[in-house]
Amino acid sequence: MQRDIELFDIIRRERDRQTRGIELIASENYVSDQVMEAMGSVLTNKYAEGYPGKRYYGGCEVVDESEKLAQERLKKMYDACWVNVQPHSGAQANMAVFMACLQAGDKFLGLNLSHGGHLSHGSPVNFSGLMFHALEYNVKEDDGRIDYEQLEQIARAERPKLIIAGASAYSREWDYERIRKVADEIGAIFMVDMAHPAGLIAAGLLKNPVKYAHIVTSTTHKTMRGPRGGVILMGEDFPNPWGKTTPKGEIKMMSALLDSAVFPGVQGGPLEHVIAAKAVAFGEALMPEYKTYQLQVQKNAAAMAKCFIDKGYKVISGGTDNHCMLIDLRTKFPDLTGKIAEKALVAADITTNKNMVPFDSRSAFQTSGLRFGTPAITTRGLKEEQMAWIVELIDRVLTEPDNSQNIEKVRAEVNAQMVKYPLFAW
Ligand code: DSN
Repeated sequence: MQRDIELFDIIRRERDRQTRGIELIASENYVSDQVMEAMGSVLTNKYAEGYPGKRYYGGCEVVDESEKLAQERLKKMYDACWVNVQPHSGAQANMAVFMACLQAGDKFLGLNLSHGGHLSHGSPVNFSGLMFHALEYNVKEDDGRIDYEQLEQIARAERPKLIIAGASAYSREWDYERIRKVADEIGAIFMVDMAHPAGLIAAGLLKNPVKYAHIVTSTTHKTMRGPRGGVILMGEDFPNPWGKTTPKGEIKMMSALLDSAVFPGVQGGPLEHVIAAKAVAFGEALMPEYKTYQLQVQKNAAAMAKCFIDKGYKVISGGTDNHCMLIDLRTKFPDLTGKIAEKALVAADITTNKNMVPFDSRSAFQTSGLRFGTPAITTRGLKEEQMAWIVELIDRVLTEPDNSQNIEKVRAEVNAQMVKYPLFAW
């Protein structure tokens, strides 16, 4: 067959873009060659609807082994009793939890999207907000931290059936114990979406939500550094049924409800090549080097947040406990929107994303903030010492976002430095 020059040239250009720039999107990372090898393997050819040992297709005995390996490794990473490694994404993992725990129209409580929450935690344009009754809690305006009092008040007054902790742009540790307490008080299920800090949690640098929540979901590609995908986990609450009855009147265990919510509830055939790549990434996460990597992610983020503060930027909550930080541009540049800032930085080969900040005066299309994260640059080998240089470059761009000559100079500096941190072997 003739080589698809057109498509592979596009991939080459994306590889060049990833190589020459500074990647600061908090949810991105660079996977290992082994993870990519598994994703691009013959496993993509296999249909395997069902679960290991109970498939709807023949010839699944080999992929049963890789899926079971992924399950066992994931359980070890988080000390979980039960896992499902089939969700194609974090949003689909969340959708499966909604399907297993709620009926359409039921109330649930999640963090406001514009305060750092996630689309699938109740946004009105997402299935979660469209099909269910979403209630939201915020962060506090004075310190940018979760307003646990407000969360408790809403929980007691509204009695949602599900409470969700977890965020896309929140840089602090969570008080899971406190949320579990109120969930128990009102008989709600407590779910944590740990997608962002999952790698730091696996390395033992942040609290493990599997110990506090009934159900935990995650993506596998952010700090965790695996292929794009999702997972669901349960800890010691695993054996308890929740009293949801089947049409035949049986009480089903939550594990069975979740398995059937993933397949056949929201998905068909699992992506066995991606599940194999998840197994590789989970294996990497169980190695001692992983902890060193995650520790460096955290140190780099702390150093970067300090550099921003030293340059007069407002970092929401005054710093970070994890891999990310949210900058409110209004303190230093009242007229600069996140949209313009993101565009100017991308022109300088510094990739980040505009983000709403809590109590933002601008829309989600403009925003007053930028979100930064250190997982990708840490994989690349950058250390705390380089964070001041990066923040200096960002500051130069944001000071004159319309000055193309200045941006060009920054870009040349970025490219010259990043050559020193090789990425891909091929
Ligand atoms: N969109 C992802 C992020 O960037 O955080 C979350 O799913």
